[in-house]
Amino acid sequence: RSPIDPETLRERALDALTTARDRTALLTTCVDERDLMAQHSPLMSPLVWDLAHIGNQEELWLLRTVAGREAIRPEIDGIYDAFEHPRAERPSLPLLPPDEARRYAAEVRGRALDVLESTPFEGRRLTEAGFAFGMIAQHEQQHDETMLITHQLRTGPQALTAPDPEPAPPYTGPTEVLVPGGPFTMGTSTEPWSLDNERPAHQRLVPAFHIDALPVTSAAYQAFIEDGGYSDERWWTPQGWAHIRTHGIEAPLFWHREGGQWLRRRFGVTEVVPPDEPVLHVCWYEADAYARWAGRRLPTETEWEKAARHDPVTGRSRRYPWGDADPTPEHANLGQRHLRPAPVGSYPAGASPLGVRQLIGDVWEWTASDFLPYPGFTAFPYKEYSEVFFGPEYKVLRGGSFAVDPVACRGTFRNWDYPIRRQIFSGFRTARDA
Ligand code: AVJ
Ligand code: FE
Repeated sequence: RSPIDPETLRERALDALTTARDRTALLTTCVDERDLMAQHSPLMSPLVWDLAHIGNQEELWLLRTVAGREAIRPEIDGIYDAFEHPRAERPSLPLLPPDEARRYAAEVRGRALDVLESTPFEGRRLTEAGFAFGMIAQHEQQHDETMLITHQLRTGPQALTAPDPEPAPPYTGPTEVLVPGGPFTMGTSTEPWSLDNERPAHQRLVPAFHIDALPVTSAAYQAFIEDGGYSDERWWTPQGWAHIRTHGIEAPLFWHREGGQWLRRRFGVTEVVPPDEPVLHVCWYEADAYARWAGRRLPTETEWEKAARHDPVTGRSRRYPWGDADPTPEHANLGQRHLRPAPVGSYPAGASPLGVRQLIGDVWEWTASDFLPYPGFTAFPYKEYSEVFFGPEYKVLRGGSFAVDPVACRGTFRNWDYPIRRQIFSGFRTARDA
């Protein structure tokens, strides 16, 4: 039984759904119809696919499964099933045109809000603590991040704007911190809206290690480039080396060299690479090679989570580095409030008990680990969210980026992708054995 009263849960669910839909609306009205239908990269769906897919998932899980309603448009289920059609194929499907996709998503939402009014938040795990509503809000926000990636890949004039983060206050702390060895509780069995792969809570014994207090910056990454990092096989795994050679990769995605300096394109604007920002748009192979060049390594997923959640005073695992309180703008750069990571040293209020900064928000952080189930994992509510991806092909990313909404980000949240992917908002920090 949930300790939170049903009215508070209803409010939270309504708020999370509304925030997600406002973001979706912004991302799908700031470009014209042709742009919405176009495929900006074979890695991505047309934006109009994401839009109707968001509505379709909501129809499947809230209307049909939770409320037992009749299907509104069963004939489109196949088109918006991510497993039936890979992204590259989606532009050739008979997609709902933008107006129809918008109307469909709005119609589903109207009915979902009716369901929200009448759902008792107890009884079944899908409705307990409003889980299905939290799951759907997180799903929409994940697609809002996906759509922002599409916007970044899109060429043409700027369509989105947001204020830049404040300059960072001077950082005077150590470059790395020692996380003491010993047991630590990883994952969660109590976070109400946690997804299946974050569960259950379990003990892990972690030997002492050092971890960077800050994410690796663009300036530090440039030093790796200038030192010939991309042409020195020693730093790369065999697969990583083959990959960068085959594809002629010599710098992070969206970077190019001009007049002796590194420039980058960001949402339609070209700028000099900001030296003190966390490096962004690197693949796992690049993160791993940089770490080896620096005489270090990527943290494992367990180390990352211990650095982010372990309170050495109480021995307890926190929800976030700063404690159990939900994120505010003082804690972290989340929610597409800014369209870039904040300079390193920002958000002192978001530091972990040991002083590790910016673990949440700014950039997704590659870890050394494959995406695997925790002991006692059970797929919920469907195998296609996590289970079908478990295995050595995917590496885990942690912490969320500036593009992630707080509803889809916490100390236990797990993301995963192929080690070659770098259109995502990915960076990293490094670690070493103690
Ligand atoms: C967790 C980001 C890897 O986008 O493939 C969206 C999230 N799952 N719809 C993805 C997701 C189903 C997922 N990631
Ligand atoms: Fe999806």
